[in-house]
Amino acid sequence: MDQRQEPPSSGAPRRPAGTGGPEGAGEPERTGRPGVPERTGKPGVPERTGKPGLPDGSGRPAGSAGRRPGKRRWLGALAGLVSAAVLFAVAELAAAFFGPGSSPLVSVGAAFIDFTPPWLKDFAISVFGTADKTVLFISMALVTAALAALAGMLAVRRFAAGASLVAALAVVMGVCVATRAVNSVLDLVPTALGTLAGLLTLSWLTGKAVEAGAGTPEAEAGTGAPEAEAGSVVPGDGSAATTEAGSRRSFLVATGLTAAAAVVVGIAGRTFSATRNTARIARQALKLPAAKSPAKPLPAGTTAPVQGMPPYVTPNPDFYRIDTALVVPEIDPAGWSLRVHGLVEEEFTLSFDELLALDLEESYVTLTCVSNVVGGDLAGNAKWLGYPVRKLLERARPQAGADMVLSSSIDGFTASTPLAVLQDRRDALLAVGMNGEPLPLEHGYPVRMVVPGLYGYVSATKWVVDLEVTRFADKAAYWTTRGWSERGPIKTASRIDVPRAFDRVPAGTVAVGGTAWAQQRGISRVQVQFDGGSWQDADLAAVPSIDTWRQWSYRWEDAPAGRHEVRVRAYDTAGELQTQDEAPPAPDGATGWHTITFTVE
Ligand SMILES: Nc1nc2c(c(=O)[nH]1)N[C@H]1C(S)=C(S)[C@@H](COP(=O)(O)O)O[C@H]1N2
Ligand SMILES: [Mo]
Repeated sequence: MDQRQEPPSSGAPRRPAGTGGPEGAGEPERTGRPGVPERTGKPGVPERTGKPGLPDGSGRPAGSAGRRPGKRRWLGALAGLVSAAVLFAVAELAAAFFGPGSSPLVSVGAAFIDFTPPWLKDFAISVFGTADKTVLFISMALVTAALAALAGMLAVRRFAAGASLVAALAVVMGVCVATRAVNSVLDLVPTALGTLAGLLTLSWLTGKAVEAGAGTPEAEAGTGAPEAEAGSVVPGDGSAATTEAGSRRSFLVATGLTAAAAVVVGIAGRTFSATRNTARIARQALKLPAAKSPAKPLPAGTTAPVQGMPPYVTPNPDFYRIDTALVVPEIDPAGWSLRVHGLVEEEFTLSFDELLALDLEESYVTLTCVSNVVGGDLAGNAKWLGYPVRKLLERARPQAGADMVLSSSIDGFTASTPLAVLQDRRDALLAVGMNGEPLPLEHGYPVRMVVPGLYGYVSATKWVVDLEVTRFADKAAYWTTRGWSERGPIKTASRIDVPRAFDRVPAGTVAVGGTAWAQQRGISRVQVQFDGGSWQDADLAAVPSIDTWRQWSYRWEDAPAGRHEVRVRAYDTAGELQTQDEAPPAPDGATGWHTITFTVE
């Protein structure tokens, strides 16, 4: 699972390829016409009817005039595409020096993610699932390519028209870059440099394209009166063909080499930014202090005795990842600080060194995504090391009337967590460590929130830099403004991990196993049902606390051959049964009993 962005996974950022259509596909047709003298655009008009070798009045060599617009338009499109490649390659290279947020590609993608309307997001997630970020990039590439080709086609007719389109797109990219929370004005430099390089390339290549017969801008812009000049450009027929073929070859060589150079520069840019990732370098050097209050050793038997069960503690590389970040924010802990402010008596700012010097605690907490479907795997369990948010709030002293803490990520994501939840003894953590290591970059390095009992979208802010004590009535968090519930307590859930749906298992005793969770309440009982029969109590594995998932197992003796249906349900420690009502993830978490079928052979 990985990188979806929703709170849910609801894949925020998806932009189905189709949405680029109207602008991208429609324009070339239209722009091919306005302002272009009719005669240049009319295939079928027999301009060549004159004698071979004589000017046809178009100012162009006889024999080619009639088909230029149709046949050579692609030269302009190619010039546009290659110029766009140069633009983005130069911008990527420059972005290596300004940080990943300064890449126009990344910023435009991020803006899409933030502004994608919920219906489109839901549609995209249902169609593309976890591939959302890939789909987004591919859609962007298609739309960009269409616009670039259009700019090139315009430019061979009238350079100013093509250049204006590029400039307009550069402004859009600039706005996307400048409005990213992570960025400053300086981050506009890569976009500006890229645009400059792109325009220079466009000018150079369209010049060559025109020489190669892509259209004569002056004539076709309707400024000159070609007829009047007839005869002033009268290359001999044969020599014109030769010149044109030579020009075309020269154009193709130029575009080919330029495209190759763009690829090299683009790859160099990306490689270089990877090596300059200060966050990764700092993380490798970081030694976290030991917990002042370490987690108790895990009890024996946290993993149910069934072959094929997921590990009780999820290894970091396997931990699900959900966020809106197209590129993982790079934070050098030396520059990190957390601002605690809002409705408090004492505002303060905490540095990373100050945080590490505090008495850190360790605990096992299972994180769950609100977008997880019944039976889904958007949940993971880890041992977290951090400082209780409760103690930070004691220092800040919230004022009467405050009921929420809005935590913000460096990239602008926000989560609204009830103030009371952060003050009670569940010990929500400002976490720096995950399973004995500094947080992985994609899980929030250097600091994130971990709040037992709440879905991640309202609590688990990664790359956190700001805690504002406020009121639900005054502020709304990222996903709340996109239609998700402002509060997100985790609902009791259970799933079957073994066998997997549609597995074929040997006859005899069938070992069934799975996972259930109800963070902050704990799981007290799990039951399974085969083929609609009576509910059977499953065996529960050990857990260190009510804040983690709990594995369960059941041995089905003498399972008869054939197809079977198995269903699971769980009770929390208050004796409350997980609801059977089926609900989708939006707006506050899916419900229903997980059911699968499998076959006994
Ligand atoms: N900065 C930031 N933090 C975030 C998110 C995000 O999009 N951006 N997504 C949240 C959601 S929806 C979930 S479920 C958890 C997932 O944490 P993980 O990726 O470490 O599993 O992170 C939360 N924290
Ligand atoms: Mo989530």
